[in-house]
Amino acid sequence: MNDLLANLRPAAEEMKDGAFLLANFADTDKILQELPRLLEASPLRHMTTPGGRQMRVAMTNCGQYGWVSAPSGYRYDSTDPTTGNPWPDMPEPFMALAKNAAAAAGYDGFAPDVCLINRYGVGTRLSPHIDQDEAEKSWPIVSVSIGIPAIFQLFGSARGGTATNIPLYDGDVMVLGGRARMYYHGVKPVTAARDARIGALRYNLTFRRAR
Ligand SMILES: O=C(O)CCC(=O)C(=O)O
Ligand SMILES: [Mn+2]
Repeated sequence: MNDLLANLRPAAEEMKDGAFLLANFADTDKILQELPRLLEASPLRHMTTPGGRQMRVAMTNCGQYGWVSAPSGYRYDSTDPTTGNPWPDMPEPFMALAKNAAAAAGYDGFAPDVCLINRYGVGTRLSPHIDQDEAEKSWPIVSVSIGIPAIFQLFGSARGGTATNIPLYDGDVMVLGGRARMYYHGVKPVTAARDARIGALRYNLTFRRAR
């Protein structure tokens, strides 16, 4: 984004209790340039939940740790269980984006050690959950949308209830901090659409501080 457009960019908009939307904040062309290399090193896979189901969202990670779901439970691991190797390093532009987004939402000093990479096809949803496998829950979660749109559902601290439905488009960044850091959230089934670069896919990068 050039400087002129940057000046027109709306400020972070608080959606609910410390959850901010930064509309069109991320340069997703830059992210997509990095992605093939990362996915070659640690391929996307459908992890198994502790309940024995296969997740519909395909996932992998980059960074010092990666989020892993397995029959034994959820964990952060410095080794990719599929390859036996460390996860690929978090690219510098990813780190800069996560830090800048957190700061723009009022959360300074965020230094993620995990980038969970999610891939959604048309019809794929993510069930309501809380991100709670991190050692220190006071750091925000920074979530970057790439490709076709989706509707992000933000609930409260209890399961169920009415959701705030937030449509997320390419380049949008959600920052979950404050009380909303521990709120249930999910993604509605992705509806058919096409992105000129990646087709009928949505990627989401979720930056976390695990340790
Ligand atoms: O895809 C999204 O927008 C949300 C992803 C998410 O909540 C997660 O990975 O924990
Ligand atoms: Mn989440």
